Amino acid sequence: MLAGIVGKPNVGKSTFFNAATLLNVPVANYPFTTVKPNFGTAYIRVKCVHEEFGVSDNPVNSACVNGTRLIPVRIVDVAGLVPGASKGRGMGNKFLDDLRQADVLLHVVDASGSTDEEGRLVRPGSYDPSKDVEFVKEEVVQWLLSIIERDWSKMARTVEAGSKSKARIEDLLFDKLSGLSVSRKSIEEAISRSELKSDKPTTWALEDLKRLCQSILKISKPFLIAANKCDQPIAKEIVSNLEAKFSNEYPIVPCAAEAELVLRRASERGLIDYVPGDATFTVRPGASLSDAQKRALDLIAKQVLEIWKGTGVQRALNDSYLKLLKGIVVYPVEDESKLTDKKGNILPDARIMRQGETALDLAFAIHSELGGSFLYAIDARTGMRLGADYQLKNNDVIKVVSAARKG
Ligand SMILES: Nc1nc2c(ncn2[C@@H]2O[C@H](COP(=O)(O)OP(=O)(O)OP(=O)(O)O)[C@@H](O)[C@H]2O)c(=O)[nH]1
Ligand SMILES: [Mg+2]
Repeated sequence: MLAGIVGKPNVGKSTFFNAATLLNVPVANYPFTTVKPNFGTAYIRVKCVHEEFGVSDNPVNSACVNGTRLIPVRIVDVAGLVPGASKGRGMGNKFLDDLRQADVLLHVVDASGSTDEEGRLVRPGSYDPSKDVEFVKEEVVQWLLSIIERDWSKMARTVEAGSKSKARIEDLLFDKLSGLSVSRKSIEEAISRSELKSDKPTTWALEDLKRLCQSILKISKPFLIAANKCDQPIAKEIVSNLEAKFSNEYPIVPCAAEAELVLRRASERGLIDYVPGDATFTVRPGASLSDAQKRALDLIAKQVLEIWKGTGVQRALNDSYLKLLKGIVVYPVEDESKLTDKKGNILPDARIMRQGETALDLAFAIHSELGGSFLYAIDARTGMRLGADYQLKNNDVIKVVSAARKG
């Protein structure tokens, strides 16, 4: 699974990415600072199961801080997009192609209203970011439409040509969208939601195709709005406006990406105790803070944490993976009684899987070889054997037994 960060230039996409991954990539207050996509690892925050099992753990693929598990997920930061991008304006379609693999889109908007539609700085509050919510979605729809429209009439005619080819429009669309992280099932669902006759695609008008694209996106690449720069006082009013207009359609999470970055850096340097997603931080005893550092931390406490109960960056990530993508957490182990891997690490790994995925999917996610030689799985809580089609549950601790590894 991959989360893509989208938005017009200069709204704080790279700052959000840096905060989420704590990597350093160029950030500046002018448009199009980012040109090439940056891929990185962000983390999902959940309550770890080690307390429930009464053990202390040795995480390997993840981290555990005082009972909070931080589980790695992939995230990509791309170039900013401007109105008309799908027709080649600004950086054009390039950024959209960088989002092909994304399963969820984190749309960062400037909730301080201080950047115009092209990302140029303007007086705070003078630009309404609702316009960005609309145009960014429209650009992504147009991009998908431009892919589907290519050879559309030929494709539609093939379906209706008769019995020999037996081509289904669902299959042809699936082939066309291969590499875009869109499943066959979501295409079928989108066609049915759009109330289109799948045996008569030649009758679908351009408007129908557009509705179909909207449905495919809603199912396969849902949006979350990260209302950034909410450390600015004006953001309160703008966030309320965004909520009034769009909360039925999208989750909206107020964010202060820059504040999150400061907190993570201070925590990395051992100056404060702060776990991403916390609503507070504490200065470590004996930490020597400069006056400027003290002022910056005070400001974050007053203008961000007290008002918004967190910087929102972690919440945006969690909501994307756990709510929009219906992610669940599964802990694979090699020894189900000791909860260890081969080396004896307790509860070493935690993975985000999707609701509806099975024990076999988990085996494949760990390693294709493990999937290929899957025999059965074991639930560490009950000791029960689980078949290939067992549906994973949140917080399952599971051993996969395969022909390759048996004995
Ligand atoms: N006040 C405030 N400013 C922020 C915040 N996040 C980012 N900024 C500022 O916004 C400007 C743009 O940040 P970037 O992260 O480079 O924005 P971007 O969306 O990646 O921009 P492009 O790569 O040009 O599309 C910089 O001056 C940041 O310091 C925030 O949470 N609050
Ligand atoms: Mg950038």
